Amino acid sequence: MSDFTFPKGFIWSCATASAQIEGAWNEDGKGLSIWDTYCHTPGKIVDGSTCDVACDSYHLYEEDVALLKGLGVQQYRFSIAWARILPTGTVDVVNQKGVDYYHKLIDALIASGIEPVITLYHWDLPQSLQDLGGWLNRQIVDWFAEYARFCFKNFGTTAKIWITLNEPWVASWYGYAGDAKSHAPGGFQQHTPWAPYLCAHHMLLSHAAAYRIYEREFKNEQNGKCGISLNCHWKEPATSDPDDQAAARRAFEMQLGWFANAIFSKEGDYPLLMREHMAELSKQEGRATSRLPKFTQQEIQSLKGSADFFGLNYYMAHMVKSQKWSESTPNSCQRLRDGGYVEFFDPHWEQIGGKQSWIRNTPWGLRNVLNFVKNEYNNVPLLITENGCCNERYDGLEDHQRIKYVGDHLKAVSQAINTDGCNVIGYTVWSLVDNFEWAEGYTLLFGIHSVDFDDPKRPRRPKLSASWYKQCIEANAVVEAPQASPKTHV
Ligand code: GBH
Repeated sequence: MSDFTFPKGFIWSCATASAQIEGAWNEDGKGLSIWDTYCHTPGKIVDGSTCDVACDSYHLYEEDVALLKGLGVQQYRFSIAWARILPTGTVDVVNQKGVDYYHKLIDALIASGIEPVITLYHWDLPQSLQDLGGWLNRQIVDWFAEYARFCFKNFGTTAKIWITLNEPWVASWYGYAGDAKSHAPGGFQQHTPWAPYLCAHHMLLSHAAAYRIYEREFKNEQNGKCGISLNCHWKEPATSDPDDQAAARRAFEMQLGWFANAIFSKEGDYPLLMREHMAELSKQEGRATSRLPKFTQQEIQSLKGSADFFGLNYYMAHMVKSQKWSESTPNSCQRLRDGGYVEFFDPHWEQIGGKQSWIRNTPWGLRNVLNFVKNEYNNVPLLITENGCCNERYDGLEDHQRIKYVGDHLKAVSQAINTDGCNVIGYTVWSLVDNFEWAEGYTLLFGIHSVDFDDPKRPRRPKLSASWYKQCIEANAVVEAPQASPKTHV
């Protein structure tokens, strides 16, 4: 019997996202997304690849569902490509073939006894909305609300679990900071240091608008739940120096608190610490107002409590050290300059997934984040909506490192629940299949099933972790890892 068990009813799941798996980028009336534009721009994706075909899940979704059924998961988290169902972003044009695709996927899942968990926005904004300013145009709150209503209305009779946004922190910094050009829409020279905060502000308001629509117009009848997925690195103070301790706390508030405080805290709004920090910084910069936008009282009320569960994406810990940046400091980026700290890896942390990988095996950080959420946000039900690690292309199927990483993190989750009393309701591994890893193209692969991207048929094959994960699901516990064969190096 395993020492690391889970409560009865614990949810096991796998996740993907539309732009990363679907392909069929210009088929059957789909509109362009900002990732179509971005990956077709030379120099943006490290291996020069695109998401044109990816895993071809638009055509092969039945194979994906078969893999899920084989694993025995209770849920599958996937996202809707906004531009596949509304090619111009608004309800003026509806692409029925796109709508049909998601109906087929949802029906196939339900027929296999798997509950769909739908992310409305996993970064693939319709290009036509980007052309109007994207997340920097306040009008997007209405566009997103309209899109969300369309989805609830069309799919909500069968799909019951909704996630409005995936990782708004990543979308804001990687997409909208003038000096972080690694995600779409990216590379906008005209972006000012206001942009990430404006993007985040509009994302939060869009989230609240969608949640309230669900609550008012659909919840009674459809009986589902709606939440949001936030990512957070655990922030470990680099030393016991009070400045570093304060920097770690500030880093936490400026990553997780930035989004979670408005939704999950008693008082609502952005964290006080972040408001004060940004007001002071903006003053020093000679500005008349803070770069952090202000909510009205009404907006604060609408955001407060606007989630039925807390979706957490966790990958690893960071060390944090206080740092006063100046314009001339080399290698600084706006995010760290604004925060007044540096973030880095402890060289002792185990690197997972090859030399290019940013993943370190720090499961204790997950347990800490879970406890942080429990303490700060009233032990709200928490669904781990992503956790996983990468391997390099052509690494083969014996992914012992992934089994170690996922196993260690599952153990931390089990302890957080059974020892610390954290209200964790489920665990989702990223990802079901190898897929398009954004700016990293196909160089870092996160699947528990491999996909052969050299073969036009995109065959899927289980990695060793898939059969091990299946056993964990069956046992509702962390089961022993298989022995590595002598020739194994992954
Ligand atoms: C998640 O976030 C995404 O939701 C998912 O789509 C993705 O495939 C998955 O994680 C795996 O990456 O500057 O050292 O952090 C990913 C957020 C942002 C993580 C960019 C990697 C670059 C390296 N990613 N980041 S680092």
